[in-house]
Amino acid sequence: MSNSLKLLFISSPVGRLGSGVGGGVELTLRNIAVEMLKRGHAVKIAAAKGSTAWGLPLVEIAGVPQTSLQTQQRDTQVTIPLSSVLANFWDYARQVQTDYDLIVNFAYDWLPFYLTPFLNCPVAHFVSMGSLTAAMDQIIEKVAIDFPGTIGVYTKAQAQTFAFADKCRCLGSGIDLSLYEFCDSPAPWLGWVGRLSPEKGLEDAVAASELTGMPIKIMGFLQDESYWHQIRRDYPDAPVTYEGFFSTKELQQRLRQCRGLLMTPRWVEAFGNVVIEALACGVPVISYRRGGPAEVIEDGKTGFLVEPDSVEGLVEAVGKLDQINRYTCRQKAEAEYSTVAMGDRVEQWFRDIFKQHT
Ligand code: HBI
Repeated sequence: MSNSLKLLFISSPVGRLGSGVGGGVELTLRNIAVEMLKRGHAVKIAAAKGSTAWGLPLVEIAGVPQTSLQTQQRDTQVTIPLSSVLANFWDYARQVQTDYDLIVNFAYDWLPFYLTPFLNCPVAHFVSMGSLTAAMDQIIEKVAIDFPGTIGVYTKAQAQTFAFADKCRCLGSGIDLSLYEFCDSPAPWLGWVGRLSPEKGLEDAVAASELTGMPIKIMGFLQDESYWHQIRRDYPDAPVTYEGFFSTKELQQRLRQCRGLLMTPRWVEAFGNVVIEALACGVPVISYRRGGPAEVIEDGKTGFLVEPDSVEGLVEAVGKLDQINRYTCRQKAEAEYSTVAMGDRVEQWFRDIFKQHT
């Protein structure tokens, strides 16, 4: 294809790709890379040493990971550790930039935004979270102004956490639906999927499980052990089990059996990929009316939206799960959240940036 693009993807520097430390952005990077390759573009992924790229073209970069920003304070200073993998990512990008038409940044970190004007190759920034710190807001806004159209986000709700919401391009998300098998006969338990970390509000899902007596299977990266042990102490009688962190294949085998998925975000979840993974399996989603999930779930049709932080609201919604037609959930995922639908949106974004730069 003559107008194919040569794309360099720079991964999140918080952990090895495939480890789950990078949360939803790992799935986003993978799905976009696979879809761009299918469309005839060239893709190379730069990620931390020891990463898996699921067989995709990978260059492994050594160095010390960045501290995860999502648990920091708003006035957190920008830090670069000794032998920083983030610094090494962008020194590599500088060295090879003439081999590419576009660099795509997936890191929610200050350095890639600051370096954008220092590079000759255009940079597309996939911003994977809402507003978290003053320093990040400032540097992202500077790039949004100096390089119009290069800031991509998942949802309007996420964009609206920034003062420059109107300068963000909403890309939604997408998953490979062929990996998710529709289930019409669920088991008698609920699911909760995500990093076990305070901003995910897991304690509310556990409280709802104790109140309804309905078991919950918890799946995801155990990011904060003390947080999890505190929940176990606070709700000793809740019928919950932590199942572990799974690959997509193993996750969907458990997720598809759930009667419903609970989403209890304390923060503005930028998108919540697990929502569309659940819908793809026919699993209705009950979520606080907050952030990305509130834009994806159709209240009463593909799940229920609940007053934020209201455990009673979660309990009431669990009692109504039988009202949802599970096949409607699958159809919604197919219509809007396939990798093809996401690929169309992202490819157009890349082309618009490339056109503007040449
Ligand atoms: N923290 N410093 C930093 N950089 C990231 O790229 C990052 C993060 N915290 C969380 C995170 N990325 C991802 O889990 C979310 O973007 C999904």
